[in-house]
Amino acid sequence: MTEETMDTDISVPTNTVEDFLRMERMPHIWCPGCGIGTTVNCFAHALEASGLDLKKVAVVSGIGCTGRVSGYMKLDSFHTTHGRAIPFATGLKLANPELKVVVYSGDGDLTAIGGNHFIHAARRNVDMTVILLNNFIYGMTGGQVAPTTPIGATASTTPYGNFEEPFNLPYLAESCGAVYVARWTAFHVRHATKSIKEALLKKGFSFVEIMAPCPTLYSRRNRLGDGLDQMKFYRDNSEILNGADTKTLGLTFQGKITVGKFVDKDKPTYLEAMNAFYAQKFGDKFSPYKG
Ligand SMILES: Cc1ncc(C[n+]2csc(CCOP(=O)(O)OP(=O)(O)O)c2C)c(N)n1
Ligand code: SF4
Repeated sequence: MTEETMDTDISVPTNTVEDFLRMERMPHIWCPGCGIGTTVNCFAHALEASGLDLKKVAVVSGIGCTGRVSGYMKLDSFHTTHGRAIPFATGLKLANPELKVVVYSGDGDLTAIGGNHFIHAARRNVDMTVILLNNFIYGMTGGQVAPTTPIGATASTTPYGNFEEPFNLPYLAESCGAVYVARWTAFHVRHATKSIKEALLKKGFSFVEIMAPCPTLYSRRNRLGDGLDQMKFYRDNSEILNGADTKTLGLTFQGKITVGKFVDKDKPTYLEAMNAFYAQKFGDKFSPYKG
């Protein structure tokens, strides 16, 4: 075998996802078995399937292990301060309504310190897609309890178990006004990809929760095995129930998980509502805001 043919023989097929990543930033920081990378794979495939012009897509993250996503995507991106991804994203969308703005962040970032922004962006139906990675704790800072930690699960700040009621995120999103709501796990890669694609193409506040293993902190502390064990748990304990009433979707510690698409409806976005309201009030004197 010549040196030339040897080179061709060992060539590795390129993963199409690489086109969506800043490969010069690899290797990434995520631990072996972490579910975040799997969800990024879904996101990249959803972007590809959506047919969106990638020059008009921006991704915004807060701080956390999941927050690193914005730094790895080969898109216009903002890695903002902890909890503030949604206000940054809202500003971006209002300044340039042509953009498809995606917020990609952790459960702590979006529903603890950032919870206020989450509920108001949903209430206003700001046109953005929020992808929330739920690993049930604060990963980056050492596994503290989060508003999503199930009752009974231990975290570094609840060594004897959490006793606070966690958020039911799909219910929270729907009751605040989200027009698209879905939940999947990192095991459901095809479903999650399809939902992200639908969410990207939806006008208004769309929300996709993806449950994913954090083997280093959540699983280890709770003796749930490694990332693969958690994926098997998702496989064996999830039920797909599209259209389920979001009130029924609360999660318990290692209990049954309902996944699916729960909400898909239409209503005027923040900008549409604003323009319609002032057009009616001021008639010809008003010219619609276009950014
Ligand atoms: C204002 C502020 N408070 C606290 C922190 C510390 N901090 C960084 S990431 C993080 C939690 C991240 O948890 P989550 O959003 O669930 O993401 P994960 O790391 O689990 O993906 C915290 C509390 C910070 N960076 N800034
Ligand atoms: S600490 Fe947990 S969430 Fe963070 S990269 Fe490691 S496994 Fe993933």
